[in-house]
Order: sequence, then C-alpha cells, then structure tokens
Amino acid sequence: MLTTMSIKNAYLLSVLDDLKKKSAHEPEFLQAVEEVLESLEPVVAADPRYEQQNIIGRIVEPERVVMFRVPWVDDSGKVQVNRGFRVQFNSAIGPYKGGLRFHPTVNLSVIKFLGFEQVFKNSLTTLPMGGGKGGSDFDPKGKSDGEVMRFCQSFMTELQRHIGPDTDVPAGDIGVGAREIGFLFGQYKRIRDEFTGVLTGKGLTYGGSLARTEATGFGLCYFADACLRDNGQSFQGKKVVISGSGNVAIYANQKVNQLGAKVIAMSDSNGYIVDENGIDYKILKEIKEVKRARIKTYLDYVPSAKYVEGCSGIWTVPCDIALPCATQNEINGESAKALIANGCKGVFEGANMPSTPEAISAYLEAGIFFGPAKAANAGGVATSGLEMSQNSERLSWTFEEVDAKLKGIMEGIYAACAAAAEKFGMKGNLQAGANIAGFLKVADAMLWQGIC
Ligand code: NDP
Ligand code: 2IT
Repeated sequence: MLTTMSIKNAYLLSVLDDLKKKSAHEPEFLQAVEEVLESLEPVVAADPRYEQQNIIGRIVEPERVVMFRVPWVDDSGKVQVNRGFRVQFNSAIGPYKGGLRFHPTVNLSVIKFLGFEQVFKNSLTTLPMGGGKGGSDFDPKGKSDGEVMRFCQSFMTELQRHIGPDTDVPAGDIGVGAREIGFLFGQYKRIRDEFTGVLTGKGLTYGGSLARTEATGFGLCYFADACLRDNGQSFQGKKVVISGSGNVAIYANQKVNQLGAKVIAMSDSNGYIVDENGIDYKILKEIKEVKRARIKTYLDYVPSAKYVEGCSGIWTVPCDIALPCATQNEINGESAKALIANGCKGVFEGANMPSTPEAISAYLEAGIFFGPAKAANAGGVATSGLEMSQNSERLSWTFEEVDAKLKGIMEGIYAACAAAAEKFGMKGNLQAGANIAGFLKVADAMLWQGIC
C-alpha cells in the first residue's frame, strides 16, 4: 500500500526503514509517517542538527502508549470487553492534546497515525499544545444511552490516571460527541474530585466553549476560502460535495452555504444522498444529532433527492470542491481521478488522512488545490485550545469572539503553509508547507529541551 517511495536522504531513509521493521503491522501509521518524511527532505538537508540530534528518529516514536481493558455490562446483563488506547505522542510544545475515537476499526495503528498527525496539526495552530490521540474499538452505534454511559465510565476509570488539564487533554473524534464527553467528564470529576478543563468539547453549561461544535467544519471552510481568495477565486456559486454527515460534515455544510456555495451530496457509511437544490444542514442536524438515524432518512424530508447505496460512489458526483469529512483513506487514486475528470478544482480535507498517497499524487499532478488535513481541519483542536484558555481564566467568551479567533487562526495556518512551501522551493504545495511549518516549531522545541 506504500507506493510513494521517493525519499532519497540517507538519514530519513534509515529512520523509515527501521520504523517499517518495527511497525510492520501498523500500515496507517507508516503511511502518515512516510507522507511527512517525504516533505522534510529539504529541511533535513538544510540543518544538520536534525540528524545530529536524531530529531526524526525521536519524533516518530510516541513518548508513551497506554492500552487497557474496558469491561462494561450491556442492557441484557452480559459482560462486554473492549480495548482502550491513549497514545501520548509528543509534549515538546505543550500538554498532549487530541481526540478520542470510538469505532470498531480502532486499533493501535489507527491511534498512532492520528496521534502523529496531531503533533504537527497542533503546532500549526500556534497554540501551546502537544499531540496525542486515544479511543476504543467500542461501537456506539445501536447502543442505548445507558450502555454508552457505562462504557464511558469504565473507559475513564482507567484513563483518568494518565490525563489532567496540564498533562493530557482529550476531546471528541469519530463516535465521541457531546453525549460521550459529558459521561467521560462526569466520571473524571467523580474519581478525581476536581472540576478542571481536562476534556474539551464539553457542554456549554459546564465549561464548554461556544463555537467548539462548529469549529472543525467552519475552520475547514475558512482555510479553503483563504486558499481560493489567495488565487483570485471564491466559494461563490460553487458546487460542493462533502463526505460524512457527522460533526465536521454538518458544520462544513453550514459554512459553505454562508460563503455562497451549495452542498449537493453528503454520505454516511451506508450510502450517499444527492440533492442538486442544496442539502439543508438543519435537516441533517435533526437526522444525525437528534434522531441518530441514517442519511437515507433525508428522503423523508426531501423526496426529490436521490439516495445511492454504498459510500465510495460519492466521488463520482461532479463538483467544483470536494470536502472529505468521514474517515482515513476514503479517497483512493481512482476516486481522485474521477473527481478531477469531472472538473473538481480543489480538495480540502476535513477528515484525518482521507486521501491515499495515490490520490494525493493525482491532485498534485492535475495541479488542483489541495488542503491537507493537518492544516485544513486544525480548527477543531485550535478551538479546543481556546476552550482550555477560557477554562484556565474561568471565563467564557462570546460565539463571535471565538469564531473571529478561529478564522484568524485558519487564515494564519494557510499563510504559514504557503510561506513554508515557497521558502523550501515548493511554491503552492500546501501539503509540503503544512508538514514543514508544523515540524519546525516542534523540532526547535525538542532541540532546546535536550535528549528526552
Ligand atoms: P462523527 O462521528 O461525528 O461522524 C463521522 C462521519 O463519518 C459519519 O457520517 C460516519 O458515518 C462517517 N464514517 C465514519 N467512519 C466511516 C467509514 N469507515 N466509512 C464510511 N464512513 C464513515 O465524526 P467527526 O465528524 O467528528 O469526524 C469525521 C472526521 O473528521 C474524522 O476523520 C475525524 O478524525 C476528523 N476530525 C474531527 C474533528 C472534530 O473536531 N470532531 C477535528 C479534526 C478532524 P456512520 O454514521 O455511518 O458511521
Ligand atoms: O483530529 C482532531 O484534531 C480532533 N479530533 C480534535 C482534537 C481536539 O483536541 O479538539
């Protein structure tokens, strides 16, 4: 699956070869690492300290990995057991920060790839946050609220000893939203007897930040808009396809509309809907956040829309802009080519690593805009950082204040990626720019802090 072997630097190659031996059974993690190391060739060549201090060898190794048993009792009285994870990847620039994912596909490779990406993403936000990620192979789908609560309580009973507001601050991701964060927070508070900002994405009545729910989707559009405007274009009148229909997808849809474009297709893991009149995000909020139902239900609200079984076909719907907001490797080389052939002018990633290496090669070859995940979806964690600030000062800011800060951060990230790409001779390549700009701050902090 790792086909883009273009690294030539001997030091980078030796780190990657070593990692491939040690992590042979972690394909997603190796994919994420290889993608970053490729971009770092000119950086490592320009500064011998990275090799002398073995910064690359250290940055690809998590500082700590915690795996644990999560036993819980289902509604029929049966004892279930799941596997829990927290990967504390890098704390050079701040406490570990990153979401929790509850999905049956979660394993160590998935959590390590997400934790690795988070290190560079958090650095790009300019806020003092290290990188981490966690989760479980628990599937919240089809579970009662009571089952989800008992699972979350058991999960936190172990996790609480490894986290804290100045140590490691988890948040949501796939399968972890407001409901799960509430249960997790309640159990942490009960065991530790402290009310602190140990989690972000909290409810508004107990320390959550306004605009955190919207932040990843809004931030994605602010990033894409900055890129389009920098190239003399805009969202106005564009047709947009968004995969997924969860937290990121719903609020990306809302912001796309505010920016004058319309979303004509969205999906879940069962299939996708097409509505050429534009999909109303308020209907999706009702279907997904209130009813927890399938996207097919959209036809009950808008009978003229079309539903197609199977989610990967969504990339054959002709569009100007594609916003993958579901999961890793959801756009392969073939899907990328279909998008491009149908006139797509830009792909901006709301999900983490949604494009395979073959898909990324196709974007770069076609010269379309490509906003990589660690830059384009950083608005969620950036706003988590703003939630931490509000918790620390025991104040809460207005929606407008947080949203304005988010927009400024996303525009700053775009500018930083564009500048880094240009500085290292890859003008316009935001993928390389994001990896380089994210790396430099963390690597510099590591150099200052000695061998640790
Ligand atoms: P949600 O759980 O709210 O929604 C996930 C959506 O993606 C659902 O529509 C789900 O469909 C679909 N999906 C999940 N897994 C698969 C799969 N294997 N195949 C097809 N569809 C799938 O999660 P989020 O919206 O929070 O997260 C979406 C993506 O954005 C993830 O990659 C996440 O890592 C990333 N992200 C999230 C951030 C956040 O703040 N929440 C921040 C930055 C990135 P179904 O309901 O059928 O499972
Ligand atoms: O992938 C991500 O950046 C997230 N799931 C959000 C993490 C966070 O700490 O808000």
